[in-house]
Amino acid sequence: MDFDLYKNRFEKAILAGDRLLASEIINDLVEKKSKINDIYENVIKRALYQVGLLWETGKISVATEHLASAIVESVLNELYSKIISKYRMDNVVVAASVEKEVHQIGIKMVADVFEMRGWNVHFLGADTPSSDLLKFIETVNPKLVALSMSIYFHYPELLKIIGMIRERFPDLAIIVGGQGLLHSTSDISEKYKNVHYLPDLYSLEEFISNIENYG
Ligand code: B12
Repeated sequence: MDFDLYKNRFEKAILAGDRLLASEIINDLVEKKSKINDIYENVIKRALYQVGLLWETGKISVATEHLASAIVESVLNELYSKIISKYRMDNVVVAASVEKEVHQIGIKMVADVFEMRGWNVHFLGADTPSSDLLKFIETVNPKLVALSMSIYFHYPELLKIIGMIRERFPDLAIIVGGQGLLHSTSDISEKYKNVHYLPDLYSLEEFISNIENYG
């Protein structure tokens, strides 16, 4: 599959505000039986990273960046009915972006990977207040918590919520990811046990398979 071609067409469509075309491009890939992880990683994520570069270099406005990410969110929501697994297991996961963090597309993709595998997913989205997140975890008693952080300056919020979870649930598995962590993952896994950094959806799949097979 020529994902480059699809990525270029998708990028143009979201920058032009053409929601229908963006949706058709992704649906075309789904109909051709492309794996959702490949579509997310090679088409949608890469197109958004390119949007970020265009914004950073002043080639597009903040308004256009907002437009592009809003279309992506609508495309992801539209895909949901196609990817949801009819097979259900008891495993529960809570997925959220840390307090102050407004980026939520990456963690939505993470939530979808769990959804496709039949987990019960609680996707809380962006900027989840730490104290509310902890209360939520107490209520649903998950097997795993997934946290996302795109902006490095939100690292204190990530450490805060991990500390709060650890105090209340010493053994609960936590996975973390997002661009804000690209250069600062070693302290977390050294400081806290059972906290794992995963860079993308492929490493996530592997991690989930291990948990499902070996607990
Ligand atoms: C869309 C977007 C926005 C939207 C977000 C909309 C939304 N609903 O999410 C809006 C316009 C709100 C926004 C705001 C800002 N943004 Co912005 N944004 C982007 C953009 C273009 C795309 C983000 C995205 O969705 N990427 C695609 C997803 C799929 O990729 P991802 O998040 O990396 O996720 C993948 C992996 O990291 C991983 N992953 C992510 N989380 C997790 C969690 C777990 C548990 C696991 C296992 C894996 C995992 O899985 C995903 C699939 O591989 C990026 C450009 C870029 N390079 O991403 C900039 C970018 C992230 N933004 C940036 C900035 C600076 C900002 C602002 C500070 C700008 C400003 N001055 O206002 C604000 C943030 C304010 C705040 N309080 O947080 C910078 C961040 C630089 C940095 N790392 O510090 C970027 C990189 C742009 C740039 N080139 O400079 N942004």
